[in-house]
Amino acid sequence: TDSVLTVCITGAAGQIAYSLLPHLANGCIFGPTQRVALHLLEIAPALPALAGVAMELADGAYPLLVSVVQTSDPTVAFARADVAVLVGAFPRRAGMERKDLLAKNVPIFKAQAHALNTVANSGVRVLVVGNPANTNAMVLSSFAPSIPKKHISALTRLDHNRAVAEVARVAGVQAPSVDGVCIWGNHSSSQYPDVTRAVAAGKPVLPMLGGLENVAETFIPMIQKRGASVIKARGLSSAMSAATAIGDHLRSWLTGDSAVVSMAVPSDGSYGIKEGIFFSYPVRCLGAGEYEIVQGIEVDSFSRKYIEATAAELNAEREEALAVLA
Ligand code: NAX
Repeated sequence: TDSVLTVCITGAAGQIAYSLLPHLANGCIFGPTQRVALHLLEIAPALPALAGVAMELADGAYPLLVSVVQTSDPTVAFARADVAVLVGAFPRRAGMERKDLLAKNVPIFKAQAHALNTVANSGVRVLVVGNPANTNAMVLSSFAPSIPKKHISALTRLDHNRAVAEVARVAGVQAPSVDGVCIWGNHSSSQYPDVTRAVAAGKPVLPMLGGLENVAETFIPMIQKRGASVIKARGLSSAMSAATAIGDHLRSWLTGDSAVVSMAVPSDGSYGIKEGIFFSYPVRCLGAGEYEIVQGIEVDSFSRKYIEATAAELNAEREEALAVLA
């Protein structure tokens, strides 16, 4: 039998966690025989609500869930963690600018980096979800020197899934028949959902989407603003779909995936993106928490313009984060 996998989730009393915890406990991510210990981190004022979530986890009677820890201490939460999903973050309030959001979140991710660096298992894989996700991951990785940068990633799989789903809808196929879609850059409205090489059931999707001009006018803004559309309709941000995407990201990353998927990872110079930021690329997951950035894609001038814009935004976020730290 497998040994117990210790999985830490921050923001564990929040709405994404509420949708995510059943996926973490029921074997659909880590495998049907993998036992799991959940370490739940919250800020102190949310601990009473977290106790209710823990009651519900107990009441799920999950065969693979061996223990649940509730804490507001990151060094307890991250102790011996094999996987850490960092969902908790300071929320964006009305009127807050990006630099205000960074000012609140940089210290959180710096502190969590120290704790992870000290008490997590040496092979820990860290997925950052809380926004601004790419830059929070960058901050985390710079303050956790004992964790290899490639063992830290940020979530753009939700954006990827949104793009795949829309292509599938237009093409009249199911999502697994869509291939070649990817998200470049930031998990923000500057992201570039790239369908220039996408196929549905083997057929190019560009003509189905009305050609490049229509993609620029309709498809790209729709995916970029999908999160805002959900907020407008639901009065709350995406949670069910975010939790599904987190599960997909972890399953691909930890167990491998024959499909090309999107993950925000430390840039390594690929496609002219300079090092020092976390950038969403098309990646191939090789299993056991290893991946490679897909190489050799011909980036045309249409795509290049979008990729440069989202890289510029991430470089600006990096400068702002460094200013907060100075
Ligand atoms: P909620 O506000 O429902 O939950 C967040 C929870 O985090 C709260 O319970 C809060 O008490 C806790 N928290 C805050 N600071 C913490 C800290 N320092 N340590 C531990 N816990 C802390 O938000 P939810 O809807 O769950 O969204 C969570 C984050 O995900 C937000 O930052 C949101 O912007 C981000 N998202 C990122 C997505 C992505 O694709 N990367 C998509 C979905 C989502 O918008």
